[in-house]
Amino acid sequence: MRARPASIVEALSRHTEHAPEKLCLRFEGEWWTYERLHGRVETFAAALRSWGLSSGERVALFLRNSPDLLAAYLGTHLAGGVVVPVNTQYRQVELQHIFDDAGVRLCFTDEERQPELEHVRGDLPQLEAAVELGEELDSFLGAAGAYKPSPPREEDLAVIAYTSGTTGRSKGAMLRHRNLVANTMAVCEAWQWTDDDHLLLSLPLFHTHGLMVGAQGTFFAGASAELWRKFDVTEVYDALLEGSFTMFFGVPTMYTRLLREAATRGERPQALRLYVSGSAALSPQAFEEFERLFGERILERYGMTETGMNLTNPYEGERRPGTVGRPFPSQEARVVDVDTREPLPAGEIGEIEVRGPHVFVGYWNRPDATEESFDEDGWFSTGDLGSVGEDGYFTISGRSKELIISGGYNVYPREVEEVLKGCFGVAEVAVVGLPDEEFGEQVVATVVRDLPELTEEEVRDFLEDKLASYKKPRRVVFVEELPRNTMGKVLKHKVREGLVEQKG
Ligand code: MLC
Ligand code: AMP
Repeated sequence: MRARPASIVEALSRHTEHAPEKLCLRFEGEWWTYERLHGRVETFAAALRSWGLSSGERVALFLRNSPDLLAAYLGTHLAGGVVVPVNTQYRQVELQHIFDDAGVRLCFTDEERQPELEHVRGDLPQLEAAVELGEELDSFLGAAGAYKPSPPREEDLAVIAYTSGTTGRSKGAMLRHRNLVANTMAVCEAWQWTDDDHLLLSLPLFHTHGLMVGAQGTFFAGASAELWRKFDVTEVYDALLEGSFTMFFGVPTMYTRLLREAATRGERPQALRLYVSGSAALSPQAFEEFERLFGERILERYGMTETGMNLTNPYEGERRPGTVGRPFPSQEARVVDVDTREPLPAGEIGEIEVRGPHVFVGYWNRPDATEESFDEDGWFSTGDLGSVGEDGYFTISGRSKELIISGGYNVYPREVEEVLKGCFGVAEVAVVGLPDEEFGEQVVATVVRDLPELTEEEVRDFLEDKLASYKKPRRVVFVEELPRNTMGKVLKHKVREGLVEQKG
């Protein structure tokens, strides 16, 4: 038997050798066989080398979903480069920080996003080229020389994925090819993903869920996916009715919308082999309603940018609502006391720690943050709180890190607060998450003004071009003062309680 591939792009090459004509991706009516996608990947790699990219240099992908995003991803790997995926909603402050911190030399982007990037180009001396899809990309790829790429090694850095930070600025999680391969292999094994599978992939490809689970799993298994530009509930429902898919992956907001859509439709989709939910907690009510209406028990799993997938309900066996199951194959997880860091007995709530070949190597340029996140035995602190039952099923019950998850996107209050502090007339600010029917949680800002006439609209205008839209507060509430403890620290739970009372 051949050794396991050292990288995802090597897995793609092997499937291409074996079954070049097999469908890999379908996108807006176009068919991408393994051979076609692989050819495109090689062209990207050759063009990047001809342009002058050296091993280990960073290439950003600031692109909407398309096969070219995936070809650029794997092509960068084949050229020896490191990919920095960038959320398409990011605005100037986020872009400036990520591009600067990662030292991005080249970025692939599209017409819609290019202007946003142009705003900060002048402040990014390391960014030598921003290649836009279309004519610019054609001429970039057209200049490819005869470079014979060699597949990356396991130990090479593959991705720097930015995950919002507790310190206000996001941190780059460094993942090696071996982390990506180990995680993808574990996912394929646990969910029995085979080359017969056809995935409906409507998640964005700049985050772990869409890219590292949906796309990488497809390439690793030699399977196929129908890639969508974005999730649209009516179209997804119609596609599920059409019945050619075996799997669908989504965040809970997508399932909530599918349930609402089902309530207005007479027809129900046929059973798929697997529906998976993750990135945020799926409510037991949604789980049960989905089973009632769609006749299927959703498999809920738990992951993170730094680690890929950690815990999963079983493919065969009981999928228990409100839990995230057990560790994936070859991985470990435990619950420890938040203060003593000692493992806790079954049923007690503490912080979840994970260990295994899937876990990232550390934060880019941040040895301090890396050191804080790992103990000497290699356990990584996730910042999520939970417990584990006698039978090994984990339940997530909260977070020790200050994080708001809105529709599967993470928002760190500190980051929003830092930006808001720059608004003229804002003296103090505290950002919290409140329950939201649609997105699970919503971002709310409480502000103490030193300019009494400051309005909510002016605060919104100030934020307009600074932050991704999903991070912007849905409400801005002005208060006389923020509740603080004797040390002067803002008591976020009191802020939250005050807002809930006010709303009620
Ligand atoms: C969009 N909007 C949101 C939002 N998504 N607001 C709050 N939270 C969200 N998640 C806002 C937009 O900013 C815009 O506001 C308005 O809603 C309409 O935008 P849209 O683009 O039409 O929204 P829509 O397509 O409906 O987006 C909803 C969604 C999307 C659920 C499809 O949020 C989504 O794709 N979420 C998935 C995120 C994801 O992949 N997470 C995985 C992270 S990896 P305005 O004001 O501009 O009009 C991870 C690890 C793991 O967590 O375990 O997987
Ligand atoms: P990210 O940093 O975007 O990768 O988000 C990772 C975070 O999403 C985790 O630390 C959890 O807080 C959360 N998360 C992922 N999956 C689940 C889940 N199934 N249930 C609850 N929270 C989840």
